[in-house]
Amino acid sequence: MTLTDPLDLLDIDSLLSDEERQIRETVARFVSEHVRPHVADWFEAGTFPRELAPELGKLGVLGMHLDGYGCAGTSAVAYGLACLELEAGDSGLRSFVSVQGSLAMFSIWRYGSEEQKQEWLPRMAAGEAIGCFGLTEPDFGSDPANMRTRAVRDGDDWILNGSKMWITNGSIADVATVWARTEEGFRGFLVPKGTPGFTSRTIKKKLSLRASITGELSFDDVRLPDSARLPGAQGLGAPLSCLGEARFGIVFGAAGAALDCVRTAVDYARTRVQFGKPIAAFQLTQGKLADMAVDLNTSALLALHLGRLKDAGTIKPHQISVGKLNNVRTALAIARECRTILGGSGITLEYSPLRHANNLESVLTYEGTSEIHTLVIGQALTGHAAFK
Ligand code: TGC
Ligand code: FAD
Repeated sequence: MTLTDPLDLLDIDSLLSDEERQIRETVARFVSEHVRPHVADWFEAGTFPRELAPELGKLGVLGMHLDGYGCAGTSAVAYGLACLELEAGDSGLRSFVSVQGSLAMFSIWRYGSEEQKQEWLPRMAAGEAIGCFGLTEPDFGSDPANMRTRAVRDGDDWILNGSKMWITNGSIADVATVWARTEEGFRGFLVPKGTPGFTSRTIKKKLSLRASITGELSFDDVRLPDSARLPGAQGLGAPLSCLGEARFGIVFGAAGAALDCVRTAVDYARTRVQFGKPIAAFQLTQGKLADMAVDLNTSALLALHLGRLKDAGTIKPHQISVGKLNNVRTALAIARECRTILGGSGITLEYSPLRHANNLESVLTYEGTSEIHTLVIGQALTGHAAFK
């Protein structure tokens, strides 16, 4: 797939269409020119440069798999390949694009009114407006069905109270998709920045996903018109369907982070000399590289298979869980192993593997922890839900 020789052991690239290959190459070039030279500094400073948003809009990756409203309407595989190349740069970059396109924009595109779509989607596709998606709360992460955030009708309006935690883009977003319980079941609301009673703060001191903004949202008697409600969203299935979109992107993205690590380790091993020869010439190093290349190619094939199922319209949630569970934990193991090949040099931001490994700790946890995806697969196998 995106594994340029010699890492593409299985010639996965030959399974892609010309258009898919072209989109991948365009995104890869963008990452090389606009991200790779700066990402270590962003990571160290704990920031995501907002000015990148319109650049990502011009690149066409924001909501790229959606139709209309300024979105490109590409295939799921093309979107996945874009995620792969973005996450080869940094998981924070892919997170930005996932949250914007697969969570915030998708929730409006799928469940919003025509007015909501017209108001937000074209600007979000262009990167002029930033969105976030608030499902997780301080006391309810894996178990969103018990959320406390509540919206109550008051005449024609709604009054929203509660808080959301760990929200990517939360404190820089122009609009938040917020999920709340109501007397009629779970509903989604669009809450624009500046709405009285809506505040946010940036979470500091993160050791992971530092080149990404993570925030906490608070809602204190926030009055919203009924036109702020996503009319098509009823029940927990609505936010969980959005998660399916973002989890799909992560299946590809994690393979991208792993690819960048293995590339880095191979390059380093070929030039680093110890005991009079390149460390790449030692059998132990080759054993590590071979195992990682096998796992990387397997992850890429799995991602591509799921992409083809998604494009065929037959993909099921538990199949996405197989991809997310396998590809993220594989990528994390690869990132850590690549760091060992770099020796002491591997502990600084000069090389990417430890940055990727630290990022992948978040990726393992968000969008459903590895334990939750294990249980989703367990439920598909046995028919028993073991969550509660
Ligand atoms: P359960 O009773 O199983 O389901 C409730 C309703 O939802 C439907 N459903 C789904 N629909 C679409 N896609 C899925 N993956 C779905 N999973 C379930 C289900 O059919 C049912 O529909 P209906 O019509 O019968 O009401 O719900 P449960 O409460 O038992 O929970 C199941 C569980 C644990 C799998 C679910 O709660 C879960 O996935 N928990 C993990 C929460 C999570 O992933 N949060 C992520 C927050 S967003 C985020 O992390 C963004 S990270 C930023 C980035 O990507 O960069
Ligand atoms: P908990 O749910 O408290 O889990 C703690 C541990 O218990 C985990 O190991 C978990 O697997 C385990 N556990 C829980 N239940 C079970 C069970 N039934 N069986 C076995 N083990 C179990 N959320 C959003 O809504 N929007 C965002 O944009 C967003 N961005 C994020 C960005 C970052 C950087 C991070 C770290 C998180 C983000 N999240 C976001 C939140 C993320 O989705 C949650 O952290 C995740 O769902 C886990 O919830 P929790 O942290 O509350 O952990």
